[in-house]
Amino acid sequence: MINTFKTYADRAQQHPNACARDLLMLMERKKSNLSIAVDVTSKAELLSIANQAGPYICLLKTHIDIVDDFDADLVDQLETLAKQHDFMIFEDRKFADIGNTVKRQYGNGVYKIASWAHITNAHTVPGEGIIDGLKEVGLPLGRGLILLSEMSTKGALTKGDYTVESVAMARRHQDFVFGFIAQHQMNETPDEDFLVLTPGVGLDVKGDGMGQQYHTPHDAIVSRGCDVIIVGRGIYGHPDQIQTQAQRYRDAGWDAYLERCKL
Ligand code: 5BU
Repeated sequence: MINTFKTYADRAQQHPNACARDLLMLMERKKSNLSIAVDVTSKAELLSIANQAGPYICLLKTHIDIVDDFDADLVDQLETLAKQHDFMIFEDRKFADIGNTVKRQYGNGVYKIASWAHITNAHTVPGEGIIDGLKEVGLPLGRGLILLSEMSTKGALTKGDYTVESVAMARRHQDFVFGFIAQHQMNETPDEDFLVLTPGVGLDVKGDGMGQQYHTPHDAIVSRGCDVIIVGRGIYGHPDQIQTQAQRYRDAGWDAYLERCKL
């Protein structure tokens, strides 16, 4: 696997994408490659979990459209927590429309995602125009995009040529696209350094009965060469143990990274 033996700090020094540099430096500074997926439906719960897990994570992943009582103050408070605990915010919006539509979905509407999410993601099914549209809004704000080249679920159609073409699209937009949601590392040459953020990570279960498939942090980081582990129910599914579980996954992810770099 290419580039996986390098440290996050070394990769930050050389990375062509500003958002990736910020994330890699943050990961090194905080000694965390853990992203928490906070898929809860109340503002108070989201903020409480973000506050408790904050010290252990590099990235907070949101599905902002599932929050029943969303308001602009939620975003203000998330931004304050991000500064206080030193994490970035990733809205897992999975844009999937034509360029002209996604740029409005990204910049406008109720959520105004581009104004607060450092990172968002997109399906590549519409072709490259989706990147052009999102880039028009996100790049001037210093935002970064990741593409869905491989989903974590059983029977996902994101495989074979679809994955290969998704990587080719990313290669043509490296000012804005810095990585993938995937289950494996995607680099093909030593010059390439796409980050792989990987969901479907769990220490205690193998699936959820609805298609999700879990790997351990060690498997994701060491065997598959992924860079950031995304953990949802493994952490927020234990509401009385958010800190303990966040620390457990943070340690598992970081130990795996140290093993991979032979540090
Ligand atoms: P879980 O509770 O750890 O299974 O949550 C996983 C999160 O990652 C959840 O927010 C999903 O929407 C998200 N996800 C995923 O599970 N698989 C994918 O391929 C992508 C996102 Br893309």
